[in-house]
Amino acid sequence: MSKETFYVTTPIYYPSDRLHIGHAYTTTAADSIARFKEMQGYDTMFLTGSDEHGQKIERRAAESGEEPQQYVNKVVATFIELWQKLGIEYDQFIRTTDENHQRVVREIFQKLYDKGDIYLDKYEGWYCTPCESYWQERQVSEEEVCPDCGRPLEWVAEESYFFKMSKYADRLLEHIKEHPDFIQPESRRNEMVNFIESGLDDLSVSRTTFDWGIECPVNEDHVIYVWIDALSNYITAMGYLSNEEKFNHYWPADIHLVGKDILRFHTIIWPSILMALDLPLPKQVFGHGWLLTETGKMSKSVGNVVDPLELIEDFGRDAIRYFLLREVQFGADGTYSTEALIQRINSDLANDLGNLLNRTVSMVEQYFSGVVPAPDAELEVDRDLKETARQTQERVAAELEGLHFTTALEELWQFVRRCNKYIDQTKPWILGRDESQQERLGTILYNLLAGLRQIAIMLKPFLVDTPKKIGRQIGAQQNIRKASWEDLTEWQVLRPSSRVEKGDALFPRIDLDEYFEQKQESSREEELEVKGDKAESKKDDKKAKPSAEEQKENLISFEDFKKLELKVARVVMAERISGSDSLLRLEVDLGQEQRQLVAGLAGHYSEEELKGKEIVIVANLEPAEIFGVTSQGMLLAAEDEDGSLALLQPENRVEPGSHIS
Ligand code: ME8
Repeated sequence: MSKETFYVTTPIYYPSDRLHIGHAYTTTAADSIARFKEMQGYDTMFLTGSDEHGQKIERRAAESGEEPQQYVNKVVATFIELWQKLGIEYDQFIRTTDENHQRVVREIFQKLYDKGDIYLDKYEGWYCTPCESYWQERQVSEEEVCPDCGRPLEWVAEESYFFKMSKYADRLLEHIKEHPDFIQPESRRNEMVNFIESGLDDLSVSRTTFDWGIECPVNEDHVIYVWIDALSNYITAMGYLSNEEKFNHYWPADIHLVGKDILRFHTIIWPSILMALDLPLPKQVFGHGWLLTETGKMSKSVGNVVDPLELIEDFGRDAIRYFLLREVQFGADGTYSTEALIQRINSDLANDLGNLLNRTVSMVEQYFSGVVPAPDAELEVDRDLKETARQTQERVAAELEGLHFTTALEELWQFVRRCNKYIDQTKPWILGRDESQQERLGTILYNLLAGLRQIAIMLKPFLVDTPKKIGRQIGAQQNIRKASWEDLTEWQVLRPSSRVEKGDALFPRIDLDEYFEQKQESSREEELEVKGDKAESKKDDKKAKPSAEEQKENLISFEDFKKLELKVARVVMAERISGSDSLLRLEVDLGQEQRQLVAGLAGHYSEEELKGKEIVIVANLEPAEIFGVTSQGMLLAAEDEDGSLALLQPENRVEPGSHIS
């Protein structure tokens, strides 16, 4: 009999930016459930990928002076690097620029068109370019900003193809009501039901205002709008209209894991498209919450984006995976902070787990010269430990089944603590002094090793390196590597007379203050390097005085000068940038808008002194990332020979935003 399948997906990510810890959150969760199902004997399929078309990407590519394909190739390579470093073992990575995907999406469009479910009309309304979302007039307030992200909307009026989504509203409602697991968690299901009940409009599915997309098969002036293109990845990757055997094997998906921001697309648009194609719907769409930082939602312009690669470098991938899965209840919003991460590493990983392993292996070395002892007669305390292990594996499995990663790990840690308590109850260090207690001591240490084997196996869905490290230290590496979930039912698996092998601490404790000091130190060094480079180039400038001829070449034309947009800005607030001695982050008022700038003013002006000052800025300078903060422009200041700074300011008070010419 062939194995039962389990097919899980993450959203496919936009290569418009580098990925942050929020993306790592979804993908780690998907990886964890896929590993668990694999251990349970399922034929698993874990799909992730990249969503490479659309106006946003076309613009980003243009900004970096590249062809869109060249641009996405470069960014997608960074995704793959991150997933490798985080130990994400996807089975397939789909790119929407893949030849097969593009061909099948065109066929899907054609099918829907031939069926009469796609028709040509005119679209007029609001459009949010960053979210790639259209909004009806009634959904938009007077500020004319995107109801989702709050950024300014653009009014678009264009010919567009529409998908008859309204036609499927009743069937969809019925499906949601008959399949309570279809939308999870439950609170989000009610939200979606209300949305459908308030009436579904037909959906604009093509665009004429940009080119970077899949060409529409029925009209070459249109490209297929991003949601048909993106959502179809879940079936094109599984062989829809290209490899029917594979498709029938894996489809429908068991779980689409998505962030709450795109739940609506997955529970309304996507099932409607599938119904129109006469295909079965995915069994479940799970909308998880946001991973926020202490300063709110991660955003490049606020400069609070947490880079997972840096965290992996500093703490190791297992600590990051543990934190992501343990800290925030899957479904709810949660907060990332480095303090909380370090706290988890120290208390759960170093203290509870690391100490258990270290104490156990050290005692086997001390009392049995590193040879695994044979277990002897059982006492009540031993039976209780085994029974707790049995219950733990059942509970962890049940929690994982419902995607409750947090409670699954909580259950597992209760068992880790139970093992530590077993040491305190049985006091092996006292038995060790008494020759006649050798057998009892051997039984206790055997049980501890067996408990550690259980822990290592139960950790396999969550962590990548730790189960192997535990396996190596307790002398059961192969056994743990191959272990399935079923193997947890056996307690007495370790071979007496095999050897333990003491290794490094699993998770060294981290001193919070020391960590932050070190971080500041390395940022300072980085800053000095930048300054050093500047000083070098200044020296070089002085060395080579330009000739009269060269000076002429340095002249710029009036046309060039006109390109500079100089404006008056008023400083609203100023603050130090952590880790830098010289930089301040300024928020400035430009009349119509507020911006943030990074300026090397610390040591010259105090934060208080700057507040309310009118300054001059270059307003159309390309934004730059400095110390993790995006600087949207540059202020002008004069610097004399001894390095004193003086800000350029208008002589009289003028309105912020005034042009300088
Ligand atoms: O939306 N916390 O791509 P995207 C938790 N291409 N999850 C977060 C997060 C955060 N702070 N930030 C992002 C798209 N995510 C589309 C998807 S699917 C057919 C097309 C996660 O690159 C979350 O899962 O903007 C969110 O839904 C996804 O990244 C969006 O990534």
